[in-house]
Amino acid sequence: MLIGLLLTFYYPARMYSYNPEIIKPKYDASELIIHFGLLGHHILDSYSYLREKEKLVLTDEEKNKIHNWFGKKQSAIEITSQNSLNNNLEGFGRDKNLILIQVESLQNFVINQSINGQEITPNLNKLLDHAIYLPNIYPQTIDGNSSDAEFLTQTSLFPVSKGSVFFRYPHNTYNSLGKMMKNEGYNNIAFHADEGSFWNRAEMYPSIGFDEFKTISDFKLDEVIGMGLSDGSMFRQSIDMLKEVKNPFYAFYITLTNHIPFQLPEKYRILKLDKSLNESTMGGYIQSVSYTDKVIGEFINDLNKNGLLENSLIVIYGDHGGIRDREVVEQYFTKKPIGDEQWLRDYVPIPLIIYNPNLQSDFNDKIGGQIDLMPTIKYLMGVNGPKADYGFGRNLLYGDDGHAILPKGKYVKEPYFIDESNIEKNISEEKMEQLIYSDLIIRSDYMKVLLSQKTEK
Ligand code: GP9
Ligand code: MN
Repeated sequence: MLIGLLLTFYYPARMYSYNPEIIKPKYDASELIIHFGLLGHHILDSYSYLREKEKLVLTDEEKNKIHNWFGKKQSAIEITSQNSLNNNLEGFGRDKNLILIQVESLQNFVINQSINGQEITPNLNKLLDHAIYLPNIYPQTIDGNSSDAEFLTQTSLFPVSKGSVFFRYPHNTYNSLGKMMKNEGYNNIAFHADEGSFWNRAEMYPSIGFDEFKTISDFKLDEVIGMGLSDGSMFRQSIDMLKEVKNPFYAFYITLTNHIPFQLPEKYRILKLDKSLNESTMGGYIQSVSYTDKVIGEFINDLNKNGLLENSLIVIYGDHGGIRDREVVEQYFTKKPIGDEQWLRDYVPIPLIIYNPNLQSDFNDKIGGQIDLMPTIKYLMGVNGPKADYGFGRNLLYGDDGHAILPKGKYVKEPYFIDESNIEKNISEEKMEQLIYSDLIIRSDYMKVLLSQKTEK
């Protein structure tokens, strides 16, 4: 046994002596398995787990800075709410069901776009007739891809600066949209047709207010595309599950089919594209976005048929970029060079679409980020009035100040700040503060303290 153990440790120890970076929290299991084998991965994983069990303890200075930041935020909100005319959408969704759809790799540039005379996303485009449409929302994910997007929109915190918050801090106390809706008497349910263990969702979801989580094992595997059950089948099968949930409900859907490498089988390709475009990554992307658009359209129809549309607020957004390569877009789509600024302004954003058949069409070009979804939705659902939460986002439907911070991560090499007139690459310390505080809050589980103080007051 001793020899066995020594042999088990030998390989990772040798790798560590070559490169101490390997033990930094990555939590990209497949990468670690490729480099260190199954056993090596488990050893590194156990090491990181034990190391991170010891929580960070904040200094008094750090605590004060965090409290001051939120204090300033609350005062700013109070001033804005006194100075603005009350937006008549406040509480529009009160008592309605809330349905959030996080669409894999959905970028904004395909919305309202046609190719060879065919609309790429005809169903989403049609929804815009009765939707608040924000085309300038920035993905702010770091290392955790889809799961970071979920974290941003559900908690209004930035994900941790290294690794995946879903893996590293799944059992922390969080202030989340799900928990708020629960307090309002909503019943929450999440749907994602992948393994529950992927991105550690099954562990994390209860901490953000989803006790019920339908994963691939809850669905009949009647149509598999790419990484798992097709979006079409997930949406179709979910209707019966949704009908079982008591109203009002908050349903959170995470789609999967429009995932890199976008190799959608021919029979699902709806658009007629030139052969070379169809065979390229860009063509694959357009086809698979179009597929997801189609099944979202069918889902909306199904909700309608089942009497669930009129009484639901539907929020659709992208999790992060799909086509990250500018050359691919230039070669197959724009057929001309895209400048740096144009790339950031027109191709990086994701759409945010807030739909209900009784909403009037409202195009809102304000710049924002995924971090702003929770306060915006909270406002529309009439939860908690204008009181600020311990989150770093703001209500996008109030005030004029549009901006977003893009943290450094898998999709962004250096962090930057963007507003209507500027794109700052070396962002000031003051603007970086919120990233630092968010990271400190998560690593020390400080939300638990913040929330308990709030209740005491
Ligand atoms: C799988 C899905 C994958 O469950 O989250 O998306 P990714 O994180 O690779 O973008
Ligand atoms: Mn994703």
